[in-house]
Amino acid sequence: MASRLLLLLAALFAAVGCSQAEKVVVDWDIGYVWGARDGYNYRRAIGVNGALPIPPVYVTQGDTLILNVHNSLDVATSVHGHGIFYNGTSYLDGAGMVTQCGIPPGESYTYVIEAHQVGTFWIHGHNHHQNSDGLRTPFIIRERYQSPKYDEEVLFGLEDWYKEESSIKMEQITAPTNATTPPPPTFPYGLINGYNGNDTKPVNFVPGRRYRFRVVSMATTEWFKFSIPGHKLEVIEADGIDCAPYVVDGLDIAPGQRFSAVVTALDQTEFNYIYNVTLYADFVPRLRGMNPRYYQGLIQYREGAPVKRLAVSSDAQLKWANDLDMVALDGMGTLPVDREFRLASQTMRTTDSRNLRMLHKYPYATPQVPTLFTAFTMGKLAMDPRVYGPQTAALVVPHLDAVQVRVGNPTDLVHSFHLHGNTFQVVEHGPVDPKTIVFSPGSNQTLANVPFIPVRRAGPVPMRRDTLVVPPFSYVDFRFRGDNPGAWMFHCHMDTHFAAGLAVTFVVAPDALQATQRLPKELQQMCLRQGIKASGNVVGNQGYNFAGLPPAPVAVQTNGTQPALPPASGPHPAHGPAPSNTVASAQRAAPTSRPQSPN
Ligand SMILES: [Cu+2]
Repeated sequence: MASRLLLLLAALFAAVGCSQAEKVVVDWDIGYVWGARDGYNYRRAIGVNGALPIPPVYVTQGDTLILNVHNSLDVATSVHGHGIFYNGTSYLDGAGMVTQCGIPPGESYTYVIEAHQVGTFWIHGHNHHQNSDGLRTPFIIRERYQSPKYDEEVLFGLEDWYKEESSIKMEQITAPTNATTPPPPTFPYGLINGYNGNDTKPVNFVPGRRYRFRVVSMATTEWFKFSIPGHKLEVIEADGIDCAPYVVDGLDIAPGQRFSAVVTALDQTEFNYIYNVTLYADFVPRLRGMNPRYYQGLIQYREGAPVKRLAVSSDAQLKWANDLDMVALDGMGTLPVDREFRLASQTMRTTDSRNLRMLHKYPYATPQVPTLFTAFTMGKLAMDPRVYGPQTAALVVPHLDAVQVRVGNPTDLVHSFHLHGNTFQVVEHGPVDPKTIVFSPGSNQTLANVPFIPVRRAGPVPMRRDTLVVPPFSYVDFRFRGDNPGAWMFHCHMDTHFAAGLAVTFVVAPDALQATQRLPKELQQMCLRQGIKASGNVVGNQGYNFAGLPPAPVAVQTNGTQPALPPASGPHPAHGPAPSNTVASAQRAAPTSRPQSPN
């Protein structure tokens, strides 16, 4: 009897042990699949294990995700955990030609993600814009002990879905082109959890229970709005950072962003309610208001119950989640500023008739050696941004420096910028110098139409995120500390903007990187097998020998204005007065001579 009791106890302990950290193995055979995901357009897409959508990946904090990727495509691929820090394993970030060469066709590679973080993330392809073709799925890291704030989870994985393959569109974006014939606008459909947004099952509500809605935007270009009229949304997380409970009516979600909001079911079963998911791109000036797509589904309190009729509120009457009003739950105060970088979203019409975008000196273009490999292999020279080449727009952050980045956007287009490997504090939003403003041709706007944008600052405990919106005609300041050595992309998550060059690379503490991490030989060999150099500067040479570097694009001189170089970064007084925007005005973008593509 006693021994049986012991066995029982042992089994119990084993069971408890099993509920502790686990290895979660996920096998992805990435390949082409055919289907009409939106219900209309039959086309080739990219799925895993012969199917789309890709099942969401769930792990628990402390687990290790072993993601075995096999590449059955005919081009290279790589996979990025959006929002994951990869602290100590920067070479697993998955950004193509930044932290690795792509996995060649027919080969396999294993990504190991230690789930130190908690929250709502997503995993997506980061090579050839394969995410836009379906290679994307939510990645949820649950708390080991579920928060008492909610009873159940509801996942909303949102995608925009185009009728053509992304490679076709991306080629159009960067191809030398006649100035008067921009690529035709295409309006995607919205997908919810992988299927046409109107084909969702009801979300069942039990009175009094609390539901955590995890809303993940995996969009390529478009924005989504989410609301449940008749119910408040209590935001508790954004981009993997818990926040103080923040009650709003709706979520406005940019490409790459995530929110968790707790919704308490009403104490009734008389009526059912509706949730709204709206896909829109009316921030494109010449298309304003033209292409929202409305999706609705049922919040079901009782099968067959009538839907409650509510007065319709305009979006302007509703309260939408705003980063500057959010407070990080861990109480981390505003960082000081050791160093400041100023970036500005600009367009460049090149002498070879391309319409490119840039944030720094030049439109981003991938280097001939992954930037991280340059950081690992250039010794002391790795601290010099020049070794990464002009078009990677490398910004070197000394170890543990607190950095402020001002991203100016003097255009009439909105952007959604994502920083790999880090979260940043969103600290300030304000107007750009009116003298720097550039309108998209055909927008029919003048300075008189530019909205008044007041300077707004976050409170003493700013929200941290990994993806932030920079609205038209405005700047946003964000801060982060260089405590995660690696090469981290900062890019617009609207894929056509990214493809046109709207990106830079923060190379954080290459000295600490060399001292604390080892670049896996396996990754270097993966490059060599494809004829790509795996060490040295931007072109794989030693020192400052840049023989073989392709020429950087040259801007067409327009009104004598050529994008100016940003200033050298330098020490900045902590908590000093808000820096003036004179730098942004010096960086006036060369006006383009054709309408911008909405996509
Ligand atoms: Cu953008």
